[in-house]
Amino acid sequence: MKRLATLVGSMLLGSFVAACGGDLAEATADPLATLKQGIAVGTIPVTTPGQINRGGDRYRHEIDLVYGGQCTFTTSLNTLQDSVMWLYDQNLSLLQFDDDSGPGLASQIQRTLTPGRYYVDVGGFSAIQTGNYDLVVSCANPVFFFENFYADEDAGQCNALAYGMIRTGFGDWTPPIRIDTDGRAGGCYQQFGVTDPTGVLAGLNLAVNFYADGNADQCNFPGYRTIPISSSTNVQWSYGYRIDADNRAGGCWQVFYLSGRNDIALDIEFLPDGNPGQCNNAGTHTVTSSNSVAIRIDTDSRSGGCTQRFRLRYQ
Ligand SMILES: [Ca+2]
Ligand SMILES: [Ca+2]
Ligand SMILES: [Ca+2]
Repeated sequence: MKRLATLVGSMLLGSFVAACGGDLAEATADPLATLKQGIAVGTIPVTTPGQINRGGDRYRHEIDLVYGGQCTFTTSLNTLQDSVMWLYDQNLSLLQFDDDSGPGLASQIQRTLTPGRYYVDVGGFSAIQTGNYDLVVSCANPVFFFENFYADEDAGQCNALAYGMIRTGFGDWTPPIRIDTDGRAGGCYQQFGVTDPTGVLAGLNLAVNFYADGNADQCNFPGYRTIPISSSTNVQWSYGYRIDADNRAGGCWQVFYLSGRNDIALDIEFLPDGNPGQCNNAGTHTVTSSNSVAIRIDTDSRSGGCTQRFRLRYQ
């Protein structure tokens, strides 16, 4: 009641209350400020208690995901009867809200997250509910597929969709890039990498070969290269090649290889958005230990270009 009375007073009296520093601070202080708790989550699920002492409060859990991955946040209700949950990034931007996706009236958020700091707020569903609960956090498959795609001159040739460094979780498609090189100045660089800090992909090898079948100046830095699989959360890039296909004779081949694991696949989607003659062997293909995939980029002044995206997954 004291808190409520002071809060109402501050709303009614405005500047008068502002002069009475102590009371105002007590009434309006963010209750979250005193309810933080640092939790580091790697590969082992972490259970941590939480408590809602006053109706309407939220309990904030400060969580550092060491590797990230496919993460699950679940409340295990005890005397708190019905929870709600908010997940925020390190800048306190809301990523996701949930009420009842967990067992019964418990909350659950499942999301692929990169390593770093997050905040999970838990509150009662109604403003009068109080009680305690446990928050369970677990992450699996902390694997990320990286692509770097960028122009060295006219960026309209490497345009419109994803650009620059792209990072996508295991099992998810990368956002598509769009290859539209032609007689405009410059071309597009492309590189790949995978991070696998806990050895989910142990034994896997990925590679790509890049070469011309006509005028070789359209396909710079050709040759076979491995796609590094880093054992930390820091990406290591494959040696970049440069796509500069245009009206000169021929195009550029990309051949993707996978070996060492029969349970892992790399999907490649390669589609025209204009004249399809520019994107040979278009479609959705799957690279496995028994199947390499070859596509041919022959973009030029014909209309449109080719979109491309990737997905690394269990098969
Ligand atoms: Ca060009
Ligand atoms: Ca050509
Ligand atoms: Ca074109």
